[in-house]
Amino acid sequence: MKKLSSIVALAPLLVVLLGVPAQADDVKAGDLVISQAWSRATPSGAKVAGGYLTIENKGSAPDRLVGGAGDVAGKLEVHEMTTENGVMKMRALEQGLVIEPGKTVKLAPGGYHLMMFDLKNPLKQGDKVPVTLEFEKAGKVTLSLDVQAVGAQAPGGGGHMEMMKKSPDHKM
Ligand SMILES: [Cu+2]
Repeated sequence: MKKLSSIVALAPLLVVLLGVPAQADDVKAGDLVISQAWSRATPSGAKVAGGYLTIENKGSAPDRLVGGAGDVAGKLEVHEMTTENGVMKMRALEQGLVIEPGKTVKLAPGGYHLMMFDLKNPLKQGDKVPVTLEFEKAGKVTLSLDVQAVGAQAPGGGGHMEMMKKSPDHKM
């Protein structure tokens, strides 16, 4: 019976472990709630990676994501991807990304995203990459990006590098 009791004792722990969602926990900073921060595995040798997250502004004033930093990358920028005349383009949002009160802004492949340059090492699926984002009002917020598989949740997302080469706006 000793074995059984130890299994029983472990059961709640297992439930706790298995109950942890794959997605990172929400991060609260002032009036902002940040959730589903993720990135994608990069091929070895890649020097850039995107970062994606959802930002909800529960306050009554707008805030602005102005930038950030992370040990994994030499530089982190806030980018916008748009399609103009069928050509996808990216540009850095010099003024930052405004999050209006009561609104939720999603950074996702094909739209707004974080762009990490000068990667120190490739991102591997399952990694949690810590980054610090900077908001005008909420200040600095540290969170981690859950690294998903290459090309995850993003049709054509693997073409990020290709798009960058085509984009004249991109300063590398
Ligand atoms: Cu970009």
